[in-house]
Amino acid sequence: MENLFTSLPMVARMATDDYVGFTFFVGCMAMMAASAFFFLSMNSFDRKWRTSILVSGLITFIAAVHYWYMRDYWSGFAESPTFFRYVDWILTVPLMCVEFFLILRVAGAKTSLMWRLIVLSVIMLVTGYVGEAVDRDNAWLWGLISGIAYFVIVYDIWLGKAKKLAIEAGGSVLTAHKTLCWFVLVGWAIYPVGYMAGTPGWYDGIFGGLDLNVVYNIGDAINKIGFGLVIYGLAVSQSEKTLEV
Ligand SMILES: *C/C=C(C)/C=C/C=C(C)/C=C/C1=C(C)CCCC1(C)C
Repeated sequence: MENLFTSLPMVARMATDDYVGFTFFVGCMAMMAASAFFFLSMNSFDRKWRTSILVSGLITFIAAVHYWYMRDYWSGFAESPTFFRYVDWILTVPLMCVEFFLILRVAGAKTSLMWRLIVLSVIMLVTGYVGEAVDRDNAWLWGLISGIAYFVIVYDIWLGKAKKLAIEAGGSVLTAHKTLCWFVLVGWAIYPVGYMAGTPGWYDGIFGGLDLNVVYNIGDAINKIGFGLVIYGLAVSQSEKTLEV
C-alpha cells in the first residue's frame, strides 16, 4: 500500500542545469557559514564592537533562514519567491542602516540619523515590492520612486551628515565608512538591474537575458557578507589598537 511518504517526496528534484536553483543553494550555505563566523568571532572583540558584529551575524542569519525557504520555493514551483525575498530585505536592509549608525556612534551619531536611513530604505523596498508583485504594469514608476529613495540614501552617506561624522571619527572608522559607502553605491546598484531584467517596462530587452533571481542572489551574497566583513575588519583593527596601549 502506498503511503503519504512514498507519494510525496521530501526533497524536490533539482535539474543539473538549474543554475538559478544552484545560486539559491550556494547562497543559503554562504549565509549560514557567514553567520557562524560572525557569531563565533564576536566575543574576541572589545565590548563596544560586539553589537556591530552581532548585527552583521543577524543580517546573514536572517538571510540564511529566508534562503532556506526561497531555495525550497524555487525547487517546488520554479517561480520567483518574491514575498520571501522582500520580507528578508525589509528586515536586513534596515539592519544595514543600523550598522552605519553603530560605527559612527564614536563620533556622536544620533538615532535620528539611523531612523532617517531606515525610513528611506523601507520606502525603497515597499515601492519595489509594489512594482514587482502588485502593480507590475507600472513597474517602471514604482522602480523610479524606489530609485529616488535609494539615491537619497547614497547622498546621505556619501555627502550628508553621516559623511561629516565619519570624518570626525577619522582613522579606521572613516576607512570602513568609505568602504560601506562603495558597497551601497556599487553593490546595491546590482538590485535595480535585477528588477529591470525581471519586470516589464520601457527597458524591456536591455537586461532581458539576465535572470532576476540570479542577479538578486549574487547581490545579496556580495552585500550582506561583504558588509559584515568590513565591520569585522574594523573591529579587528580597533581591538588590536586597544591591546597595544
Ligand atoms: C541584503 C539585501 C539588500 C542589500 C537589498 C538591497 C536592495 C535594494 C538596494 C533594492 C533597490 C531597488 C531599487 C533601487 C529600484 C528597483 C526596486 C529595488 C527594490 C530592486
